[in-house]
Amino acid sequence: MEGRLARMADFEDPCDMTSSDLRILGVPMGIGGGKPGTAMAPWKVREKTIVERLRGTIDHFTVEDAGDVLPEKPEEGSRLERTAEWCGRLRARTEALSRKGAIPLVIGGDHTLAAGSLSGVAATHLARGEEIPGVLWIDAHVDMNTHRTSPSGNPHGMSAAALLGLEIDHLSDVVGRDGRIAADRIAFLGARDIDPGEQKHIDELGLPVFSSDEMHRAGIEETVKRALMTVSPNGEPFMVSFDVDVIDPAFAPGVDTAVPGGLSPGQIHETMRIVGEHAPIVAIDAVELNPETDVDDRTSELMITALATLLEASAVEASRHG
Ligand SMILES: [Mn+2]
Repeated sequence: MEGRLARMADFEDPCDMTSSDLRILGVPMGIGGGKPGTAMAPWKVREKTIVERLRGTIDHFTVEDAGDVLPEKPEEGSRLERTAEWCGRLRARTEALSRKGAIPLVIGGDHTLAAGSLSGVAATHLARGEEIPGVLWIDAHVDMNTHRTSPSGNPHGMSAAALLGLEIDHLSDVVGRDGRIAADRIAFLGARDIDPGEQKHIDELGLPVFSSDEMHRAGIEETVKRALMTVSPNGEPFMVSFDVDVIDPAFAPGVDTAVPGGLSPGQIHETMRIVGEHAPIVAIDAVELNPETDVDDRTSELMITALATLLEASAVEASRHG
């Protein structure tokens, strides 16, 4: 008991945290997507020893499991209200971690959670008077619907829109004015399924989309580097929101919304290496893994190894700066 209390005290006031401290938060949220199975992903990746494996790959970072973020009122209100309440609790956690200098690695859960995870880190930088970190949105989708344009009404297709300040019931309240990300510092990478309403929002805001087609055609290195020139043109710190459905469903069937034409395992690893080497990363989401539709844990395995590649490359980047 004494040991447990001591550890909790450490967690409440970890004044020794630095940007080399990675804190894993699980968010077993499935209600924002089309299939509830994504809620099982944090359990699945822990079963597959993500904490130990990331620790083993990268000695530059200290890796700790900070547990799950859960909603207070899971049964109350509309889907948007429930996901927003949950995202609000996540926002408080990532904000506290980033204020202490740690990097939150948020394992979803559906992609709605980005409205909480990234707004918390953006708010920390804004409060410090720093530039808001750019966002690399790696995803088959762009999540730029509002509740007015969404064909499905699924909140997981609205999180990027909420972060950019488009009006979405309840979800916009979580982002607030201080949690918004900058429209000139986000790039979408790997997109290949964009709804008409989303395209309209993208055109209006002038957001750069680097499709999976372009990645196949122009090559991974050229396309990823061009995307990074928007997100972090001069090596500024940035955030990565990684939806595993960017990988082709032939290799990663364990997702909520599968779209053909995605990346091969080799291509996602090359992408993660280039992204990690670019500049300091201050927040990571890894979302939309659905263990229920997975085959032989292929998708959870790819999620873990892709994160290991990203962090390994990031450690190399960090060691260059001492
Ligand atoms: Mn997606």
